Amino acid sequence: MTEAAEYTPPRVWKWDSQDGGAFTKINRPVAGATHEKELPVGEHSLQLYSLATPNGVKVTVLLEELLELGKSGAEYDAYLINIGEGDQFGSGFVDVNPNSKIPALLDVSTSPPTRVFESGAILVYLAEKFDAFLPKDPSDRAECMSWLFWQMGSAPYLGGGFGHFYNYAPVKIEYCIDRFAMEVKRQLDVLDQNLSTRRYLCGDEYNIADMATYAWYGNLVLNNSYDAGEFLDVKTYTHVVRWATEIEERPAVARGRRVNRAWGPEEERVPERHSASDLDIATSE
Ligand SMILES: N[C@@H](CCC(=O)N[C@@H](CS)C(=O)NCC(=O)O)C(=O)O
Repeated sequence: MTEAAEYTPPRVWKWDSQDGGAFTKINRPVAGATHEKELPVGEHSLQLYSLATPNGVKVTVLLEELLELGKSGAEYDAYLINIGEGDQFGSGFVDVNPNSKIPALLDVSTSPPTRVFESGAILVYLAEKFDAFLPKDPSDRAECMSWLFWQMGSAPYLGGGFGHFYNYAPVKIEYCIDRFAMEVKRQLDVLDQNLSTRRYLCGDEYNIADMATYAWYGNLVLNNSYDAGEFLDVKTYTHVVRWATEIEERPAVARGRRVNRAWGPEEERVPERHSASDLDIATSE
């Protein structure tokens, strides 16, 4: 291992606002709103405030799957929250999510409106509301919740740990990259062993645990995240690749991936979504 620069922590940590690398503009050690800004509200019951990161995509995939199933009450307005510009610290957003992170959902069909934050909580709320993609049998439901909570607990090692130090950090620190690459490969092996005997994470049925896990680990093995496919040798997790490929081919997943996307090829961007037609791809003759 190469030598890392010596650092002796001070007795009391102090915030250096210049020290956040790619996240300098958004990192801060305190919670709450930084500015007054109301959120827009559209005509549907479900108002989503989000961005097409893996945590955001989980929710738009579920909403598109619900609509595909004919659950018309799942029609939604999706507004873009630009976390690079600090939209998550606007007063309206903080009212819906005091933790200032996308995604956040407001269900205005209830009185008073129901706010839901944390992507896992949003998936369970919607699956229960529309009675879909969440098993009813208590044992099957426990298995689904176990994998969903596994994803919620594991992904910060992938995103906040590996992705941060491999891709975003202003310096490449071998110790940090090694530590998180090791853990992410262990997690991929957990998934691979499970998927070696099951079509989906919980068996034969596709559910919210698959949607949540696909958004992170599926994208990783399909080399859509951090450009780290070769580094992590993701092709060796053959069962995860097979499962992720099958999920990625679902039309609702293809649509969900584009909602609140404000980067990449123009034809894949749908910064805001208010009806199905917003997802129509313009075809040239
Ligand atoms: N545990 C949360 C994590 C959400 C999260 O980390 N969102 C990121 C984007 S993927 C975010 O909004 N970051 C903005 C910030 O940290 O200020 C969830 O699953 O909803």
